[in-house]
Amino acid sequence: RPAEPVFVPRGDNKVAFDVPASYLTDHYRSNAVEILSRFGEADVEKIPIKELTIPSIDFASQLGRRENFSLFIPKHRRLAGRLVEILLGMRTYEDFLSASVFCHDRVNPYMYIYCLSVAILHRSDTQNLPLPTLCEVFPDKYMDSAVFVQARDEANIVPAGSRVPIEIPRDYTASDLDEEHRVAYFREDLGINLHHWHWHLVYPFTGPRQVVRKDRRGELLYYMHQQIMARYNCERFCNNLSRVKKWNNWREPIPEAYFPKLDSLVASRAWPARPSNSVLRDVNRPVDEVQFDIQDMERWRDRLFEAIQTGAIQNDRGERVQLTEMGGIDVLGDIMEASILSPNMNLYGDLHNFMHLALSYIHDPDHRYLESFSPIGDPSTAMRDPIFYRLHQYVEEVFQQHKRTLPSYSPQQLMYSNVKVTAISITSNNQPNNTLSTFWQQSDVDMSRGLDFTPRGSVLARFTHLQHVPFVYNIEVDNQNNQNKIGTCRIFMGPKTDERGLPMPFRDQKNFMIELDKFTVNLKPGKNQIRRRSDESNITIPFERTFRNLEAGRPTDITQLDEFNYCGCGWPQHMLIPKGTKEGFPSALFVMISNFDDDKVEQDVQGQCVNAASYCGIRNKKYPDARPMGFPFDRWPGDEVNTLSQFLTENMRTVDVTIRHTNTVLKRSIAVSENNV
Ligand code: CUO
Repeated sequence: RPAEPVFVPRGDNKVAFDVPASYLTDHYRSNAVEILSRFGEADVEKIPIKELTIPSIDFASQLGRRENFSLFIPKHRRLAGRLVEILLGMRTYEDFLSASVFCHDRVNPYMYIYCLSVAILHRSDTQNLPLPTLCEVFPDKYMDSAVFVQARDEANIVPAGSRVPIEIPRDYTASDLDEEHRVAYFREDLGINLHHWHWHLVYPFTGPRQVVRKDRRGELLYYMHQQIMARYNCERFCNNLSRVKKWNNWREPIPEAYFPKLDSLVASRAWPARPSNSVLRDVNRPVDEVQFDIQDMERWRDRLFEAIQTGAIQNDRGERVQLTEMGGIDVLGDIMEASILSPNMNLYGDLHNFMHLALSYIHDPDHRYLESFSPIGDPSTAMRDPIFYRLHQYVEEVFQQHKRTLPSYSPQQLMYSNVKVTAISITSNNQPNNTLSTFWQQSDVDMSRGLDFTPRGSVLARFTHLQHVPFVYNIEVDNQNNQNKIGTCRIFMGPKTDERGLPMPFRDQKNFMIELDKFTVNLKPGKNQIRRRSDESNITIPFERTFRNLEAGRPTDITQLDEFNYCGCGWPQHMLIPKGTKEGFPSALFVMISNFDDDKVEQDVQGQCVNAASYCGIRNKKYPDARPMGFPFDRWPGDEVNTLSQFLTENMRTVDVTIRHTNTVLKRSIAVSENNV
């Protein structure tokens, strides 16, 4: 059975909706007595649901209840867009709740959760509602289907509270015969996939315009995915793999395979796999109303390159519009994705989305085997597949083409007059200075919302993920001005050597610099000591927020939920640092203090969740950094700059750090405490 209504809080035997009889579907109406008896015990608190005349949602039946759903499919987008519009249009919270309950048993469950989540995120009266994490609602998107059989047994035999967590095996999608499997821990990480899903929920490319239009959303599409690529490439270097090859020849066989081992509980079907050396073909699937040729994608690509090389796009009124130094990347992001903000969908098409779509149907492009799309066709699962990174490396290199047409930063743009970074280091418990340590950790997530078991109660899945020992940045800044100054401290880290072990040229290295943190600093005249903990990062969210379940418990006080939704977007803290190697992976830590006068964005962000703002922005606010995203590494460096040291001005500094990996597995309860630094 599909997921249960999302509003039912944890301990859900105790709360049930009092649904008007007219809301029950025919199927459930005939079984109403039995269903009510299941939830209708004396101590159940009933939430009354107002009976309304809901606008017709007959259109939603164009997507069957047991089918898979993907926003990359234009038909699905249209249906979802209409439903989001209806949910956003409900006048009061009570009406919205009523419509949501009405839709629950009438709409495809994947589409339902997507639309409901977008509506909750964008309605002003639901900002306080917690959004359930997708791995709780649809655990089948995140773990080996074998887990569910065990979970069912456990739930049947053992009462809630005494159930043993079911372990998700570590190497279940492939063996080491496939060298790509070495980075499966990154691709299949639950937190990373949840971050990516949440990001696309916050920045939908389709739907009502007020939902799509957000400050610099096209640029953030570029930057957030650029960082995914930088991080994945670093992870590859740590595992003796070469950098990702962009997927640019769409007619060549694709060596990377992916066998997901996921079963859709909704569709009762296995997600399709892609064997090695699959070849892309034109797609023609009347059932999904999808028909396009590889040539269509090639035409869109050529027009996009023409726009980049001439420095101007053509809008849908036939006018040429310059790609400006600051705004060009934002427009290109919307064209590339493409979002409904694309200035000319007819000319530039829908390249990135159709790359996902074409790949997701590679096993059955004309639907002769009646198969659905593979994980690359769904933002909540796409990052599991190695081809995701080849696709996004291509996207990234298109954006870099544009960045190359822009002037390099001059030393004047980079420096901060009379502000010098005089020393930087990393310290952590029991480690030599400038050494980062990683290890494996096991944590539990609750799957019970997504599984319809009786008897009910928590069913835990235990997964193994990368973790690092918490650490502190120590930064010494000399403010030689005789007055207080404000700066933005920008911390990045990147590999020192390439896949052949040779020093990394700066032109390459700058694209592998991963952002670790960004924060404002007040500088008094003279020497300043800045100390910043790794878990304060402006990129990440803590485990409890990624999963919002067991460790911290779900807040019961509605005021604590205030920031939860936007706040669910953020890189998982446990993946802040690449794995490193047993011997120690040589990296360069980089710190810059930039002039706040050139960084600041005047706005009030009180009460907003800002702690993952760098990758996720801030809800209903401007992106909180006026510089181009990725600054100072987003531009092509001047001809004379060949190394990171040559790039430095006095307000920047680097130090060599080593990332050491220990191949041990710790349980979360005995993991290094965050305060233990
Ligand atoms: Cu996030 Cu392709 O944009 O998956």
